[in-house]
Amino acid sequence: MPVLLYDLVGKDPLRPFSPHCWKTKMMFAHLGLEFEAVPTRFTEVAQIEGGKCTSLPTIRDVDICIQDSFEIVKHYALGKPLLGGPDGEALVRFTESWSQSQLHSWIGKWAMLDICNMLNEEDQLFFRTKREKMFGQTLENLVASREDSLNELINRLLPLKLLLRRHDFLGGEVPDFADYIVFGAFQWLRITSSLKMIPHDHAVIDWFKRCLDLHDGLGHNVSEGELTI
Ligand SMILES: N[C@@H](CCC(=O)N[C@@H](CS)C(=O)NCC(=O)O)C(=O)O
Repeated sequence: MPVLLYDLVGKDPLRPFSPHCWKTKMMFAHLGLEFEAVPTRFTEVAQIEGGKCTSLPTIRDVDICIQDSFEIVKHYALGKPLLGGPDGEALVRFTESWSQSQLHSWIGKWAMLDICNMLNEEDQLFFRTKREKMFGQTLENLVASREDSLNELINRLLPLKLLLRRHDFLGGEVPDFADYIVFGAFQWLRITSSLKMIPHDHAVIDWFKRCLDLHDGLGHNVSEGELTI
């Protein structure tokens, strides 16, 4: 029986966009583990798995239920090359911290309104209320001058750009979970907004395309969003 992966979607069940769900799907494909994605909307999260679940991804594998992408990858790949080998977990955790503090924080402002517009009416109300309380302003205000933050994104990409001068992937010559963590962030931006704000000759774009092509082009299953500036 395939592993069930509750996968975050908006109005369109064929456009899953969550960064954490994407990194988990890339991990399953990397390990050759069969999985079935279950499209799940924001307001459905609290109802799955008997109401115990607060975030996605969550997986159900026969009698095991795991919430949180890193806990899921540890269950399937602890000690394997995918997690950087026996002692690699801490360094992959660092990549997660870097990605979330430097990339998610930027994308989570840039694409907030784009994400909201992808949701159905009930989810829009849920999402908007929670995010506007968090940011202390309307989503429209939050993104009003988002172009001003473009240089900041390019600055934040420098460590990745420098690494990519020496290696094809964060894992070295082959991808590992560190690649899938950062891929998840860019895939989130690509689907909800697009990657057109990043210069097409930036090293990160070449690396991202290599990741999109992995595992029979799994990442290509969802097309790029529209840039609305
Ligand atoms: N640390 C968690 C973070 C998961 C997370 O934040 N998931 C978001 C979707 S990308 C979620 O489920 N949010 C539910 C909500 O905002 O109500 C992981 O890596 O799995």
